Amino acid sequence: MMKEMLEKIGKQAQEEIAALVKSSGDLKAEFEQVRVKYLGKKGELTGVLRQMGKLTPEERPVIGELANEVRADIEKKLADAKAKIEDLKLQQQLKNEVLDVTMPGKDFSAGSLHPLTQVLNEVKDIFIGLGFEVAAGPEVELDYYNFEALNIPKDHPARDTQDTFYVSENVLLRTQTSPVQIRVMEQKKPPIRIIAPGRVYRSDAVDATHSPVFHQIEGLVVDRGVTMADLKGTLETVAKQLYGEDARIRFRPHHFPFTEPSAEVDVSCFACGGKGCRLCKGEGWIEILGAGMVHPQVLRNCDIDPEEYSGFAFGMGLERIVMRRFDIQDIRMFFENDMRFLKQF
Ligand code: 2U9
Repeated sequence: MMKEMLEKIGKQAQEEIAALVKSSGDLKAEFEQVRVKYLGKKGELTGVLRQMGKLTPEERPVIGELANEVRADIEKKLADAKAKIEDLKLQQQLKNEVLDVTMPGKDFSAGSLHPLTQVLNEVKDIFIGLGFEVAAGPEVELDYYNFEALNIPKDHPARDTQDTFYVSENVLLRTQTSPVQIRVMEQKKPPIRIIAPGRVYRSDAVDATHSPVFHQIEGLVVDRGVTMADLKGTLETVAKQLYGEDARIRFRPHHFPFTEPSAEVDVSCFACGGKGCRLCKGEGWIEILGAGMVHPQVLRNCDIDPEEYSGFAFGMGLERIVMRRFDIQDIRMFFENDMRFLKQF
């Protein structure tokens, strides 16, 4: 009788443990339940052992030994099952974490500077190499610094709201970076050698070559004995560093209110060397900037005596230069943030 009960318990426990091994999860709680169910204080095996007193002295040792075997067997089955589960978990982990060192490295796409920034940095480096400093100033400017101080009279067409964004009667978005140069001339005495790069604003309709926001790089040199030859020499050096050693420049007479004499400056076409092509529209020359000797009134406006000092200035449109260099047809490409465009630089 007792013998059958013990064997049944041993078999039942074995089945329950085998069933657990098949199921998923970490099973710690389930294994503990099985241990308590059979081996705990109120467990089935413990229950049977309590009735040992009813046995005859001959049966007691036999049943006792059998009971111990059943207990040992259940404990062994539980230990083996736990070990098996642990091993399965480890195998699974090893499979998941396998690292194939022969796999290629993860690619990361490096960023790149915007084409305008690239060329601006290049131009800045050239001028810094010539001993210029880089000056900055406010984009929201006073009418005085953007027009009046530059010898642009009140009725000059450039002041027209067709071209200029006015914030109020005397406050506007600067239409060129010249106001920065005025501010520098007010703050420091010659010698002055600066470039003023930055955003400028014009109230233009957007099209392939016009944008209300674009970038200019202006330059200014004021010292004793500055001549047109200094201007030509400086611009020729810059043109050769920008467009190659055999680039040539030519001055065409022009007028600006803030420079006298004034000139529009072309560089020999870097695509065809001057023979004439699509890029230079058959001219062989490409206009890159405007320049001139600083008008004496502009110097006077900044308390600089034109009898003692003279200077030259120039201004170039950055987008225009970049579009020529990379043969970009539409200025809007610069600010539409199309990665297909930006990724090419
Ligand atoms: C001061 C005195 C003179 C700056 C100059 C130009 C000629 C010029 C245009 C080029 C293309 C503007 O971006 S653009 O449309 N600029 O042609 N700019 S001389 O002359 C100055 C500047 C500051 C105090």
